[in-house]
Amino acid sequence: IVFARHQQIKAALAYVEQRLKTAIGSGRRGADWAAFEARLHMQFPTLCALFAEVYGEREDFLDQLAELVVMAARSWRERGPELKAIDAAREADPHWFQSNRMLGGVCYVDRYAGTLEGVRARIPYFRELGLTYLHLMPLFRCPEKNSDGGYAVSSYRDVNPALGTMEQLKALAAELRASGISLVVDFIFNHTSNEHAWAKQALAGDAEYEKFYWIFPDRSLPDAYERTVREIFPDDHPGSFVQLPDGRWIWATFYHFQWDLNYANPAVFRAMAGEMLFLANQGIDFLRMDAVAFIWKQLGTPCESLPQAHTLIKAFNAVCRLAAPSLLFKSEAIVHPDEVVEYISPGECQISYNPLQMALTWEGLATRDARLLAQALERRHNIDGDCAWVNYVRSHDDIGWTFADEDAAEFGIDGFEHRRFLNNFYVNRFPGSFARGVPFQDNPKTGDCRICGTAASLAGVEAGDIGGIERVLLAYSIALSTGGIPLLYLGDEVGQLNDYSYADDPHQAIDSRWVHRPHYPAQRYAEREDAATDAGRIHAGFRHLIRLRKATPALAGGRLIGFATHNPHVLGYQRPGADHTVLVLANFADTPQALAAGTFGALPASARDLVSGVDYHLRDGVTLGARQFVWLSLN
Ligand code: OTU
Repeated sequence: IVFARHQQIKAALAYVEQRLKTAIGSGRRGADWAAFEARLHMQFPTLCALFAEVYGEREDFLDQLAELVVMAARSWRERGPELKAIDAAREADPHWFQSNRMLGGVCYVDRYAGTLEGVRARIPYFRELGLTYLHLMPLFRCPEKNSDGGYAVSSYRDVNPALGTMEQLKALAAELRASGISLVVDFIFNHTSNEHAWAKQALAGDAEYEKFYWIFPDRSLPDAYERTVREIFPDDHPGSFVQLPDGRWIWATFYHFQWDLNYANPAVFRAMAGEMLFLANQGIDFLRMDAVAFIWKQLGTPCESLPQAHTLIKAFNAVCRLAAPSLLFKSEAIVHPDEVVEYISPGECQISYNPLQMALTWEGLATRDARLLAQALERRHNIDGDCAWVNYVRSHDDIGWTFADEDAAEFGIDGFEHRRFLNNFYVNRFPGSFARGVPFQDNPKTGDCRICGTAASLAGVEAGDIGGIERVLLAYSIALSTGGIPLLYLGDEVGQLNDYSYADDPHQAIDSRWVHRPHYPAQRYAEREDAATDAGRIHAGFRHLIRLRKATPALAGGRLIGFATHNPHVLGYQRPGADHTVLVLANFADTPQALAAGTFGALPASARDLVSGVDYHLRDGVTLGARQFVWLSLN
């Protein structure tokens, strides 16, 4: 069988090469055509096998594959020499993003800087902060009013005219690169907006484009699918389908104006691969793969994280290795932790949001109990050494409590009840809560709910709680030290608060995520050097921690070893480096906590805390102040 498969792949390659020859004549191949041919020979078996897994039963399979490769070849021909130089450099240093110097930031172009030009003007600040990675929230053409913050894309090849042009984006990518900053944008490939040209043609009855989406003449199949599919945005519409003006039903997992693409159709895969390579050639370094879990549907299943979803992402990855080798993927799967890791591998997504660490950091702050987080770090943190977590505290989205019920049960915690407590706590419906958040997609049918709010508002700064600032820093200290790429939601570093004005805007009022998407907090940035202000204190804390991270090689890479503190309020973990280990201890309680001398039995007699500069005599045990954390350097 192996032999037969090998022969088949060889024959397929010969067929594809023949098609390449007719499509791109020898006169039009460009200087580094040989490099493409070499890549094709390397990558073809992988690409062919993946493509066959999804589309292999089709009669036109080889033609579809050939079309895909021809498109990749054209894209390679158009790829600029500076980008090809980066391709080569990163292939020679595949762990470049594992450096302890890595620091990510994310912001909305319009809200944070007005336009792409405005983003350019903020590069000096990004450098001051130490960013090496900048995620600009969706900036493509989208419907004017209904755009889900840009996640409803009307054209992947046009920048939203209010923000700038594609030429400006390309220039910005180059300028950021010159400042040592990689550019990250979203690849919103599960759905398009209803104003995308494909959608308009589908609506107009064009048979070719109708097949780009999931359109049904009546409710029979939608009803059948909905028996096993969960509701994502129930505040917008129940279920996963919306009715078109002509009476038909279309799949819309998220908002009614975001129509799911039908990847059972290989033309959809090819079209989106084309958009992906177009973006790659603008100088994008990472694509944030939006809503990865939803891209494959099958009747009778939850239609989330199905095997074909992984195959498709791997196939997109293989296309990159062929025609844009330095482009990497970041997975956005905010799902059960067992499913989150399934997207992470060099052949699928090289980096991934770490939603579990994020959610459990907030869980620990609410309960003042760090055991669930400690368990998650010990059990679920270590991933493939060629991949990295993106560790964040807040994002533009809601917080969902995506911990594993099985893990919680080990501490006698009931998952459903615990989520209910956390939701109540963070929307200030629990006595004594320091948090000022708001609910998101409260679903009375299922009891599901998520919460929104900025880091500072959730941590107690808005409420004037005495521990608020320290909680913001505690949460970020974890993101900065567990291993992976720390990601700063820009504005958090000056303690930006909730903005409730969204409730007055008819297009935002239904979506409480806008509460934590404020405009550039100019006042707080102006105060950032003033230690008498909240902004100044928070910013000084961030600057200090960022500097420390960048100076501490043990914080590079991702490997983490647990550390039992024998005190439920105190989180512990070790980051092993080549010549020293950093032992992190973090007190989630609002009271001082002591760790007995025996806890440190096998360690050196003394260790310096990198955060405070204080030497600790471990033989005496360690006492941490309320919400204090230490990064102990063990030699
Ligand atoms: C993503 O989030 C984006 O981050 C959101 O801003 C978009 O609205 C959405 O996709 C549609 O493009 O449900 O509440 O992992 O958690 O993909 C946010 C599943 C979301 C979801 C995630 C989605």
